[in-house]
Amino acid sequence: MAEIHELRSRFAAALSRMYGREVPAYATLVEVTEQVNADFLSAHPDSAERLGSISRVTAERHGAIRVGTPAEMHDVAVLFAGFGMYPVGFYDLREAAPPVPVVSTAFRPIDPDELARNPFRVFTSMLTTSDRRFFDADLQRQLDGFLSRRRLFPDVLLSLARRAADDGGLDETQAQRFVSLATSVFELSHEPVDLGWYRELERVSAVAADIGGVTGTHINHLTPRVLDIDDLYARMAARGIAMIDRIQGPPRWDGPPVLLRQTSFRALAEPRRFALPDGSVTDGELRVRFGEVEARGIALTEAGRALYDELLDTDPANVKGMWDSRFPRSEDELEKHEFAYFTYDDGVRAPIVYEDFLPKSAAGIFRSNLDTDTASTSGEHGADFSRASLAEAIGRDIHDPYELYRRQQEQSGGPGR
Ligand code: OOG
Ligand code: NI
Repeated sequence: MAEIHELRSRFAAALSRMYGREVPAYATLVEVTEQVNADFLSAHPDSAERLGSISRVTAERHGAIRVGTPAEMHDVAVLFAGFGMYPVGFYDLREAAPPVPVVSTAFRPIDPDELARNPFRVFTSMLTTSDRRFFDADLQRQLDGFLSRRRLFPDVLLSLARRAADDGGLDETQAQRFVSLATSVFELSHEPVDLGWYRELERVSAVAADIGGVTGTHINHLTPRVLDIDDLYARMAARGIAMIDRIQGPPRWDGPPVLLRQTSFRALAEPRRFALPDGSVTDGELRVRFGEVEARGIALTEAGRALYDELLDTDPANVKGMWDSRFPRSEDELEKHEFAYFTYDDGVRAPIVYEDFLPKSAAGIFRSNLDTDTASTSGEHGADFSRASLAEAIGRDIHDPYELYRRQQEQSGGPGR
């Protein structure tokens, strides 16, 4: 039998191979990431694996997908449970500046042993079609109608996912079927895109068009993990790949790495087919998919996170100076202020790696790859989407990331032992 973690590893690897074929610049990104990681490991043999073994880091990916309705979100949850991935965290990107008309969660393993085996996670966003700040009643009706007519996930795929979740794995034949069906769902479709409809949605929001303007879904990006993101950024730029203008998250420094630093290359033009109003089909292109890379650091407590948010909220020109003068310079200091989570197995302190996302960075990642910003109509009230209402759509609890880190710290004995 192929156990759930084996299914998850195969799924992440299969998506990575597929995306490398679809978006060749992603294959370059993975290649450069592997070189940077190998160089970092030989330059820092004692510390390079402090936040995860090199085998975990080499296989580590996160993906991003976008769906249109609570029913689709529900199916996503069934599918990912078959890979041992559960919803963690609630991100309201409508609050970002400029806003993105989605609410999101991340599906990932929650058990430390499972994370160590393969931490594949997928940032999953759902379009908020009932939010009047973005969609008027007429457009919502058309969108909901369009979305209700499509089926993203075949029944056979969902039943394999349920069986894997119930039995803790699948036999070899079913495992291969499951992984290959799950992968092909996220492949870029060659179905013609209804150009009039796509452009109508694009006028409201490019993300709405990417989600609700097409009959399928697709991986939006896939992200390898790198041990030195500044080095990676420089090497990609030297290869002539246009990166976004900055690295999102904490500034570069020589103190302890915390949370998450991310950067991406600009969305590339990909060939797509378009259906025109007269019924003819023509070739064109769309720019929505890209490659991203990330460096992960130590998970912060609510208090540590509050300091992070405060420092990052200052004028961008001052962030680095504020950070250097105010953020704790060592793991000892982080521990003393209870700003970060650690394990204490056998009395040895080890940092807990941050497994989640950052809303401000996520908004920056969304934004850097859209040609147009979304305008929201002021004066209207936003539809009520909360962690609880998203959990209801999903049909299961959304885990609180702090709760998971705290539990891991406590189960290892907690500080002071
Ligand atoms: C998701 C953007 C968020 C990240 O790494 O913060 C994200 C999207 O573009 O669909 O992936
Ligand atoms: Ni991402």
